[in-house]
Amino acid sequence: MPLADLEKIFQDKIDAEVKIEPKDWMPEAYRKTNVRQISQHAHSEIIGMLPEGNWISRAPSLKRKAILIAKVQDEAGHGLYLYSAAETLGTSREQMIDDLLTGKAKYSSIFNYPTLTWADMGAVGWLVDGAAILNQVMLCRTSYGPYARAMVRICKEESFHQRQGFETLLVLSKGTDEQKAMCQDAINRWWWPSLMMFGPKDSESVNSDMSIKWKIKRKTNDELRQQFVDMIAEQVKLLGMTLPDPNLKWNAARNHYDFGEINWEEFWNVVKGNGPCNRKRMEARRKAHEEGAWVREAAMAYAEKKKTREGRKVA
Ligand code: FAQ
Repeated sequence: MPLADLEKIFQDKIDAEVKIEPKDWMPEAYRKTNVRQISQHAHSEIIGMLPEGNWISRAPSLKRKAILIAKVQDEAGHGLYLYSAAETLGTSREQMIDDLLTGKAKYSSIFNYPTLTWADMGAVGWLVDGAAILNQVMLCRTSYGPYARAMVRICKEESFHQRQGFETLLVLSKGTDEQKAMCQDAINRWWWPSLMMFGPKDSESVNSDMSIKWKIKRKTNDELRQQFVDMIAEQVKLLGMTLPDPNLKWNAARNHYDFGEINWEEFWNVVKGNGPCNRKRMEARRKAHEEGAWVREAAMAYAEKKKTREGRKVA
């Protein structure tokens, strides 16, 4: 069939809300965009375990420690579902991980900031997971079937994460003056980087136009960012805290909050590898990958052995 016909059938399916499945014909650029986004999403989940893992041994109580361990473990699971979804597009997991370790693939800018106090665990849950959820709820309806289905489960777990983060901050916000100050300080440090998670502004988002046409993304970076600001500007009142933006103001005409300009220079600097923790995060990942080599080898040897044994049984 001529390429133009294949492309038309493909776009008609997307427009009719039919999911694209691994064996369906798809334009190479659609495949590439999905591999890029899904694998970067997976890398973010895996690297995202590091800032929180940092607090597991220092959580203030056994209950908080158990909750944090469960959350970090959930993030590992999300990474694995996402690698599996990306693999259905024909790129191996080894290749994706190699791209991360050699710096070819990106991961979310947010995980290059340090978690300095216990209140950061609350701020990460509330703001970082909060931002992640808004984006991921949209992705439950993304056009590539395996990605959309992975997202449904991830979103269920992520909404717990956000609530635990908010609850952690709520407790601190009702505590001593020192705890209140810790809570405000964490919000101040995580607010702007959380807004950057949604990506560059629409006018500079090189991938958005095609991703919207193909329904990989259903909302633009700026639309989701605005939705996040509107949500958090209300929730912060319940904590009795403030957001570090003098320009944050309800705009009745727009029916949205106005907010100040993001420091885009900082964003691109972090994306290019020069954020406060980029080097540390990649070092930790490379070390874990090297030290885990024997586990991968053992798992492969076991799988081989099992296959041979099962083969013998059939014979
Ligand atoms: N950081 O043209 P666009 C989580 C790159 S999961 C770094 O707008 P696109 C869970 C972008 O890749 C958080 N790079 O790109 C958790 C592109 O470069 P490329 C991760 C960024 O793809 C919580 C270039 O800039 N979530 O947090 C960022 O259409 C707590 C131009 O940008 C996802 O990955 C950034 N923030 O839109 C875990 C969701 N933003 O690739 C642990 C899925 C943009 O062409 C603890 N991803 N770039 O070289 C998406 O929805 C999209 O990829 C966007 C970016 C919206 C992130």
